[in-house]
Amino acid sequence: MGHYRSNLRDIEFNLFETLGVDRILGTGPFADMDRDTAHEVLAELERLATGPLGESFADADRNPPEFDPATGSVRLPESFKKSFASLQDGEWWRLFVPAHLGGLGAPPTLAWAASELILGSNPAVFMYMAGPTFAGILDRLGTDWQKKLAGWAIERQWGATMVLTEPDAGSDVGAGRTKAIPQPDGTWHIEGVKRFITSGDWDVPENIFHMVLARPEGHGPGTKGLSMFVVPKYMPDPNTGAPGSRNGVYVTGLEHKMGLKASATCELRFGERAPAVGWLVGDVHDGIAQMFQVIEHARMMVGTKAIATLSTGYLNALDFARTRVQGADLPHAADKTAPRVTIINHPDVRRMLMAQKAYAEGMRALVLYTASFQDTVAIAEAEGGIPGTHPRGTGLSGDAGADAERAARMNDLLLPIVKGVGSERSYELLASSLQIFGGSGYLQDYPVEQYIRDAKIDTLYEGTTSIQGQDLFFRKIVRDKGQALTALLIDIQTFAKGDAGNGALARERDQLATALEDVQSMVGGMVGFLTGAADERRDVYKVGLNSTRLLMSLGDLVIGWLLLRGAEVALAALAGQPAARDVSFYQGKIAAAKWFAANVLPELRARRVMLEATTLDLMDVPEDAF
Ligand code: ST9
Ligand code: FAD
Repeated sequence: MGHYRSNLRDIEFNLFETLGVDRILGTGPFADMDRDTAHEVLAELERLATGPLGESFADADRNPPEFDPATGSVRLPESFKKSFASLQDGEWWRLFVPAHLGGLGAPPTLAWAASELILGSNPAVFMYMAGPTFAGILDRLGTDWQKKLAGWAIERQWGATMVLTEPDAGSDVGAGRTKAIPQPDGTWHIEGVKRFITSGDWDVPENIFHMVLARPEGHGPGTKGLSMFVVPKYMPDPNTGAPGSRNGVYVTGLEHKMGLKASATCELRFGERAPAVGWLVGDVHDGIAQMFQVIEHARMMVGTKAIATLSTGYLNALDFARTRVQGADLPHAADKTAPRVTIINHPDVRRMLMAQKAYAEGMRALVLYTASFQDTVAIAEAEGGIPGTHPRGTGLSGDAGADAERAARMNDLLLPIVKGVGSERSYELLASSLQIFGGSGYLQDYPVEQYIRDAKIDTLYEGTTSIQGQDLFFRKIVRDKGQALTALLIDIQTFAKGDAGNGALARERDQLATALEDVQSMVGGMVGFLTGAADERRDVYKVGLNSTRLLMSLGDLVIGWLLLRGAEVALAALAGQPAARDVSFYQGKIAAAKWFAANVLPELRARRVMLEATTLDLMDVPEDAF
């Protein structure tokens, strides 16, 4: 049996029993994807994910990609290439591109559900598969010539990268120094050094296109002075797209990492060996906004990756806890002759298992709930007759426009939670998955130590957790004038006041209502600090001291709410005549929601108290005193 443990039952529970995704399958832009096909897609991907896709997971960690400095090329392990091929042979990239580019017409909910299976089994494979998705974005943003490039990228299966980071420009992308110099023929020459570039080179695709942020000479400072360029590894034949001369972008180093070793992280140098020729995307200087269309996908991907890893970590730990016999049952512990029991019978093991289960399932619900807003955007775009455009500022009008606008705002609000909370909680709880194995968990005999190493990156790239916290507060709450947040909190309040489930969740609804009050008060406190900063500038530090706390707290509130919504559905299902194999599944949904409400939500009160009592003391501590 491979390392990966999937949870297709819970994925389908979210898609079909909670979110009702079947309502949109087979209709509108998703006409080609009916419910049966969706089930088949998920079943087939689960088969791949628990089979050949995951087979190289450990081998590629122990024998990572190799770099040849002479040619600037990266060679992937053969075992890993086989895993990649298993996905490629099935043309699964079609799930992630729009129908007019050869896509299967899958709604984002289904695409992200499918992504979980791939990311849990072999995350680096998913990342190498970015070409078609990035080509979809280039097609959306690009000139006619760039649309042609995008078409070849899909047809000829090119690799792709997103290229922002430089040695002195990480979180602060606007500090980037890479230059873009216009050429008489309309192309640009890019000059500079980028670092930490995922999939910068690999020896499978015939070509790779880099989506690069660079500053045209004379443009201003910060992110607004950056433009986005598409820079291919090989210049494509203008008629066929076949690779021609080597372009002047080279990998000059491969990082040695803690985990996720199969994913090549590269230093890229532009314009040193030869001119690095690129094209200005869309012929407009709007680089950071364009790049954020890529970043939004990538942040969602990172959250989904983290959560998928927690889920398989938990299920591996669960298998172990059901079979490992150690110690007597606690009530009989004084009797030295008492029978020994499996460790799942020990209360502290149950505590750890339930925390993993509740967060893994709650955060899966969060990913798919977020994706459901992306479904609405996709439908509205199709109804607006502007396929593949972004809803904000595209002039969609009427109901379609209003729906798309609301859904896009909600998606924006939830993204830092998916990415920031998903990655932090997964990394933290994977330590509990390992703990359940005792000393055996520390060995490479089990996959959990690799899961932990592979998942750590998720709190770092695509914007660290600090950046997600600031994005949530300053952009997604304050700049949005609280519109999306208010809509979300109203939905939570309506649920907390509801009584479906015949009072079976009455106590949990109260706990949710209290947590809601705590989070509302935290947001109010933060807004107060910000307002105070108008008079006393340093008060904005109080926002910075609490932005991660707010991120994690809003995350817990939403996760708690989604778990309880799931419990309500499970209660209704149990009241009917569920199949025998489903009974324990539904019981588990209810147990996880109740556990979360009783054991996590009350913590929000303490966090609220800490937030409200924030002073500037910490900022006044002299650096030397640390
Ligand atoms: C990286 C890659 O780490 C790691 C993995 C790569 C894997 C590749 C494979 C991925 C495959 C994915 C496939 C998915 C397929 C599945 C599909 C299924 C359907 N939202 O606040 P300001 C924009 S890459 C939108 O002043 P500063 C906006 O245009 C490296 N836009 O910021 C704004 O203008 P305006 C990742 C946003 O102070 C402008 O930026 N690196 C947002 O100038 C300026 O905004 C990072 O992520 C947003 N949330 O700059 C950097 N925010 O205001 C992290 C900003 O007029 N650092 N904009 O609208 C940051 O994010 C910083 O906060 C900063 C600050 C750079 C934005
Ligand atoms: P820094 O920005 O220096 O941050 C250091 C610490 O300071 C962090 O804790 C951070 O949260 C904190 N910090 C920084 N600024 C602030 C602030 N304003 N407020 C509060 N705290 C702050 N980049 C790409 O462009 N493309 C890729 O494909 C890519 N892939 C990557 C793959 C890997 C394996 C790695 C490790 C990185 C990758 N990156 C990529 C880069 C990644 O996005 C950056 O590492 C990340 O954005 C953080 O930047 P940094 O490492 O320079 O850290």
